[in-house]
Amino acid sequence: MILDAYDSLKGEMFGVLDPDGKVVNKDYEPKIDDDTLLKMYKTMVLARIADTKALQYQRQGRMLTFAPVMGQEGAQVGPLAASKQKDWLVQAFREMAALLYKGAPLKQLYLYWYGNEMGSRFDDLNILPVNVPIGSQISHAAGIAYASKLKKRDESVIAFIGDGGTAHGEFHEGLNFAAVYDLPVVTIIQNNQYAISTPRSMASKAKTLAQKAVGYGIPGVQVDGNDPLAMYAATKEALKRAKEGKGPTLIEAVTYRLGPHTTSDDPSIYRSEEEVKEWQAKDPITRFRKYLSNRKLWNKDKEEALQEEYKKFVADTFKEVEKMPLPTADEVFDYTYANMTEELKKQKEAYKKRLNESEGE
Ligand SMILES: Cc1ncc(C[n+]2csc(CCOP(=O)(O)OP(=O)(O)O)c2C)c(N)n1
Repeated sequence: MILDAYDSLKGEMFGVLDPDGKVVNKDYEPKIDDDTLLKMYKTMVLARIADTKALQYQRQGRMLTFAPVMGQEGAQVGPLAASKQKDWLVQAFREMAALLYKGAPLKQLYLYWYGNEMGSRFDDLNILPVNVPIGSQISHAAGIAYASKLKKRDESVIAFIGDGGTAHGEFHEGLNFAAVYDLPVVTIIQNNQYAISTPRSMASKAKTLAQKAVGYGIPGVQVDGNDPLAMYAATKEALKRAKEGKGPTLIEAVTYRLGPHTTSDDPSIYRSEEEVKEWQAKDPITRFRKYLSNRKLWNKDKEEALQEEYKKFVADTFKEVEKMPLPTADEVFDYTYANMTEELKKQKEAYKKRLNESEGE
């Protein structure tokens, strides 16, 4: 058991692949079928291209603020590949690769960052919308898991949070609640080393963020977040526990945000080029591509064809997004809750009034 074998209090980190894509921990190499391995890889590539293009669109004044995922793709596709479609994905705001893996159309993701509210709609995919108030999604995750347990639905929850987010109150409240009720939640901390310009060392005095699990009486493990296989294997174990009614697990994915915090940020002010280069050498996509090539599942021709296909797909998708009409007031308000709260009903009327007034100007 990975969760027993690696002691987060001692700073032991679980990994399967080295930065060259070689298996260095054979005992824990997960058995994943070829189609799933390829889906993991292709999703990471799509996320990387969509990410790079989004930064360009924003600089051209065609997109609003955007939070890039570059560097963290492995920490996201591993857990999603280990989960079932009916499991819930509770995101923060940097989970493009996770969302794409689960089947969220790129168009939706771009719509959100384009400022079109329809991008928050995921209908039957069991995905929660982008959650900007840091940490509050951990309470939502606990709530969904509580409902799943009460209704005996066999739906687990995968929740993402950043390293900075672990210093917020709702991280504690959500995890503690999930722990005492043995709820089926896997919380994944993407420790990308920074909360905007605040380094990981200012998020917590603890040696690892995974060791926070000890305080909740649940398992916690630190994983190489740039290793999609390790992330898959750790999440698989955590989900098994969840489904057996044994409660939540905390996984710290050690990774790095290669890009800016958002398009409004200039990371050169608070981190060195050398540091970025060190992490570029551990890029999850390059590493996974080498692993797939070693297994004869990937080659240069396939890579070129995929790059071409996805670049066109991303460009076509963004053109569609630019042509989409903005939603009506009803569409903005009517889908989040099955029954709208009184407060929301009031807000909707106020919003409609404002729209009518601005039309009259
Ligand atoms: C409650 C709250 N406080 C402050 C902010 C402003 N804010 C947006 S992102 C961010 C940093 C989050 O860092 P981290 O949790 O490490 O995630 P990352 O952005 O690195 O993915 C902050 C402070 C916010 N969105 N919500």
